[in-house]
Amino acid sequence: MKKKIGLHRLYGENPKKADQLLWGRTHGSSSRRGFLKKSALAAMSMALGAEMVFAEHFPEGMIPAGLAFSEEAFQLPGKHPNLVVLNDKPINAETPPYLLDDRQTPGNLFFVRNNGIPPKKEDIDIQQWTLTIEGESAKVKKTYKLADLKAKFKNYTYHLTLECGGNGRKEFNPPAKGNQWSTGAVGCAAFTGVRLKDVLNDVGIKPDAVYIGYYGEDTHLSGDPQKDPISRGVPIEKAMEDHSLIAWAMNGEDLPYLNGYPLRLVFGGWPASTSGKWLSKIVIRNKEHDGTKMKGQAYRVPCKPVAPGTKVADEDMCIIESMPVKSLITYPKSGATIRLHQQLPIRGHAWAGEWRVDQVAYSIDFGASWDNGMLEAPVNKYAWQHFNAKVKFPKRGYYEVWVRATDEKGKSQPMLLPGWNPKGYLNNACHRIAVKIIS
Ligand SMILES: Nc1nc2c(c(=O)[nH]1)N[C@H]1C(S)=C(S)[C@@H](COP(=O)(O)O)O[C@H]1N2
Ligand SMILES: [Mo]
Repeated sequence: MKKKIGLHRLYGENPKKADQLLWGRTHGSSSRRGFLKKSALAAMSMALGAEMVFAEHFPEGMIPAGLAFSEEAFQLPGKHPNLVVLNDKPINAETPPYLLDDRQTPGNLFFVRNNGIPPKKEDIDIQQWTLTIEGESAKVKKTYKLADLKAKFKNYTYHLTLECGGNGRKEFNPPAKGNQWSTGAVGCAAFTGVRLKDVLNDVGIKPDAVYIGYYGEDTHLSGDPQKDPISRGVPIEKAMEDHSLIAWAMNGEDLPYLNGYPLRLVFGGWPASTSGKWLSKIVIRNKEHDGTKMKGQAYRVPCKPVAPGTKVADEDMCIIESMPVKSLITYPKSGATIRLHQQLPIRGHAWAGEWRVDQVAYSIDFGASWDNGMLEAPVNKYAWQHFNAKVKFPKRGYYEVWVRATDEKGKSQPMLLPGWNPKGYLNNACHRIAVKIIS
């Protein structure tokens, strides 16, 4: 079922677009035909494992033979080839569960959710990058260079879980439009940056401030410079929390290009749509921010539960705040085969938005009985929590391992599906894997 776009299909469908996507290679005017920008050349050399010596003669739209005859799937810049690409305009890619096994999700495995077109990598000049803070509830307007932000304010590193509000959308019935995320629009990495509140306080917040909104340097799919692909935000209370960061690093390295390089917001535990990428402006608002995808039905769920398929009026839709309790089995890969009398080690992560996870239980009899797994404390607030267990099976045959987390407020994951909602958000149903026991 997994849809991977192979190199051949990608080039077959649109060789120019393939060049652009893979190498960031833009096709120049006819006089500059075949010209490869330095950054594109570097990307290509990296993929090939050596410098492409006569690159200036390499035809446009052709697949290098060093890649053409391999089984390598279409690879996004800076990303693992086994990410599942759901869409390429805009780029959306999720991580299969077995690749989320690390406690700290590596940059090349971190999912990508774009609403528009990222700024061209070669156009990003880290020396010139600025962040402006303004808005009707800002005492003054201030612009900081990236280097000033780093030097002027204390730096913090937190492990923060980012999950797209639409993660799990695929399972809803009737189906909801949008990216058909399965389980992989989530990750937890160590983000380094400055506290948003330190910067807001430096600018000065008027007493009537209620919300902040972000703007990034990505562009609208239509190409219309007047339109923003997305401009969301959070209430001022959330903005002022210690863990709300303006971050430039992930796991001690520059942010990956597709995850907002060189600067982004990170609000752990809230829908990741609040964590603005390619961040260039923050507005302090005296009312709920009204940027693109704040109003209507975007990133909102019915304020009161509705029957599947119900049409809900905009005024009855409420903004999603904390994400719900959830867990993921990251080892073994679904379909594992083991011998009878062997114990199967299982492991994964659990998270619960603003709250702590209290318990992770597993079942091998489709939920008839449950045993508790070992659950670790979070590294810090908003970090996912690692769990593991050793599972025994009574006889040969097909089993499923189901895992269910419960948060500190006593809320557990639903077995099948949570409440249906028009846009297919907040699916926190239990994750399950298939296991075969042989003799
Ligand atoms: N500038 C900008 N910020 C953005 C987006 C975007 O399209 N543009 N997408 C948002 C959404 S919907 C999600 S889920 C997260 C995804 O973050 P990631 O791509 O780093 O995983 O970024 C958010 N921030
Ligand atoms: Mo999202």
